[in-house]
Amino acid sequence: MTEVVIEPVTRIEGHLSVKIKVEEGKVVDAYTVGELWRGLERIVLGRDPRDAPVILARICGVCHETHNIASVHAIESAVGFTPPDNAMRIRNIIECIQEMWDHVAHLTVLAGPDYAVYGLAGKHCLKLKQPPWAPPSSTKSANTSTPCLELDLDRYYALLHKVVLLFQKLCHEAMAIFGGRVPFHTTILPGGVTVTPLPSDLARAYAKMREARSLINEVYDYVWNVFVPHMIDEHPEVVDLLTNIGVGVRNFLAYGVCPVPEENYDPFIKGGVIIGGSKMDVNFDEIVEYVKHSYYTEASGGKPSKAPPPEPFYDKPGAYSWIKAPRYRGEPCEVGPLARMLINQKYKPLSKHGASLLDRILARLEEAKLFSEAILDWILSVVPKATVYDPKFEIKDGEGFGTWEPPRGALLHFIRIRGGKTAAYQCVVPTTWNCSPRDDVGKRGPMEEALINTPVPFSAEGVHEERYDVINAVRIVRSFDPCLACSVHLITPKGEISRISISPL
Ligand code: NFE
Ligand code: MG
Repeated sequence: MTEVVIEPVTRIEGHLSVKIKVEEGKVVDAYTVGELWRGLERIVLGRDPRDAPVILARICGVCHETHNIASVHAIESAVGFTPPDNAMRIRNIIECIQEMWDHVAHLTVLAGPDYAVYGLAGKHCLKLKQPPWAPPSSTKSANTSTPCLELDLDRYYALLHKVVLLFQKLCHEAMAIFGGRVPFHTTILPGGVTVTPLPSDLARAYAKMREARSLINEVYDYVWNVFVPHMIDEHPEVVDLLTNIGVGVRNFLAYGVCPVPEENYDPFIKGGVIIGGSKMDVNFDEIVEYVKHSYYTEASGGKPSKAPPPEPFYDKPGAYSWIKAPRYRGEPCEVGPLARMLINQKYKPLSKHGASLLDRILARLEEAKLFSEAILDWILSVVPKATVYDPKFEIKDGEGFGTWEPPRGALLHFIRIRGGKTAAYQCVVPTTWNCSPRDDVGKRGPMEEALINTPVPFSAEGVHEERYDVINAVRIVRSFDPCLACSVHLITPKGEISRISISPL
């Protein structure tokens, strides 16, 4: 048995190290290692609760609006407050744009190159006289397990320039209309939002989002009508591989997102849990964070509403990650687009296992398309002069959960307010679920489980770890779109850092 360390994992957010054990060309065990801790849940303690959404939004510069909203929801739930409908609509629009922006960045820039960016999709780049996936041009690529997925860099740059950057610009411009700026909008706060869009603002946002939708549709249609059929016909072995690896725990969790006032406040994406094939409603009481293999004191684990602030334990025996291990009824759960699309029956997996590497990627594309359609209705539903903030909102003692569904999955914030100050705070974040280490009974986290059985052939080239072709293992890791800054939430007021990230990037 050989241990191969993939470190740092590139084209993800943050510092993740993946250790795999390889026997007879396959992964037989895996460890995902979150390499930093930031203590943001401690920073908010003792402050005015209204500081929390502003501070906690800074957990991450990728999902820069989501921790803000989850925190606002936690506070509103703790004091028993429901925001005005128009505020809800504007919050939904901001979320929707975040979701699309992030999914497209992942599909084209972070994960995309692993799949030759789906044959470089879209009419801007695909007036093709030759197959978009060039034949393998070097001995090295011919030796990899998926030689047909070679990236043509000239076309890739064209795709980035003509489609991806344009799309990102449209999203940021539209979000700034409602949020004031991107990243870290200045709009959403307990009680509502602070923006009162004019009809001309709504018209500008609509036009931008209509153009964004047509770009997503172009890529979507190309992937489903050209790329996937071509791969099935011409490279069935690749499809076979990509649908048989990265299967994972097959338990899924979502809290739901975007309550639609026009639909009786039903969330646009509904929540639920699927465990062992059975679907059920979410009960927050079933969520427990385990810390046996995490660099925290034993007391730091437990139910989010009961656990004390996380206390680091740098040299804890048996620990290997700064990420905790959340479990639902003791089970590890995958969160993210595949979980949401399956729970909402909006995506039919290609894999006979019900989940796979390829399904995780395609479900993300499916969700981006869904959001790109919904947002147009939501912009139209904003009532220009209707109230967006209820001055009756006030801070009072209580406790509550706030949920949201950022791009990477189910997000939970918990707050306890005592004497008008934040007395307890916990964030259980999407990548904490997906990249969790083993729990107290030794069950692997979702990404660790998804890596089991992945082919990692020995290659004659390279030195040390590079002698192993880990492309498919890395594809699986990226398919979860991990975000380490989110998953481990560094404060050392006196500069006492005794352990730092070992990743060079
Ligand atoms: Ni830092 Fe985030 C998202 C949240 S996830 S990107 O999506 O919440 O770990
Ligand atoms: Mg936490």
